[in-house]
Amino acid sequence: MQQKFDIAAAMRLYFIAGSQDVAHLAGDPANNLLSVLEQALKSGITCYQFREKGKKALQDPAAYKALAIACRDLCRQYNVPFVVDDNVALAIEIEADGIHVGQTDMPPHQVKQLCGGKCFVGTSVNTLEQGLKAQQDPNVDYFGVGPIFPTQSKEDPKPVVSPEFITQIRANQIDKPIVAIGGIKAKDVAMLREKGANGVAVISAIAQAKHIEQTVKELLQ
Ligand code: TZP
Ligand code: MG
Repeated sequence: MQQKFDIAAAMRLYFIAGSQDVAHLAGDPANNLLSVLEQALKSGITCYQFREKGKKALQDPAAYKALAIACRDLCRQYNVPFVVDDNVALAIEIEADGIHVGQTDMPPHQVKQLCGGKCFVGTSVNTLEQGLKAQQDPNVDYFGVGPIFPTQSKEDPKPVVSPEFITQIRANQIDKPIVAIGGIKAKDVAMLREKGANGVAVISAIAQAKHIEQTVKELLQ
């Protein structure tokens, strides 16, 4: 099915966040997420992933769903693809544009089938073997490669791969859109794009930025 979005272009600056990622801010975490997301959208992020996860995430199902819908509506206003992490049922119910599944989540072919081919599907890649498999799988539309550097934003992260892993991926005839992830700051973006990443995915660089607009501009460079 023809996608509504240019996925490779959307990988340029992919912001991922849930309310747990703005827990350092005073006030209501759900409202804070919406405020950070709106500033990031205004400043030019090219994709957003709703990833409400971990001990500090919203625990009430109604509040969780309401927050996902509010984030989706903001993304729609700015014509930026809205992706849901992991929760395929929610993604389909609220008509997300994309779904991201890790290596131990629902397999991409099943995700594609359940959403009737209407969603684009991303997966996470931490080894060359996973990259080759994702390249072969027609149901995978993009992949996140990392963690490139150590990250504080994920419980139990996979081993760090280093920027050279992007070079290795591209040297193995892997040509799908890839987004580098994990501990990435603005100073790393040019180098990661040179190695073959279509762009970068960040949580803390934006969620913890003192000046969101300026930081987004630097990450977009
Ligand atoms: N997957 C691999 S690293 C990571 C995820 C979700 C967290 C990225 O967060 P940060 O703060 O940009 O390191
Ligand atoms: Mg997952």
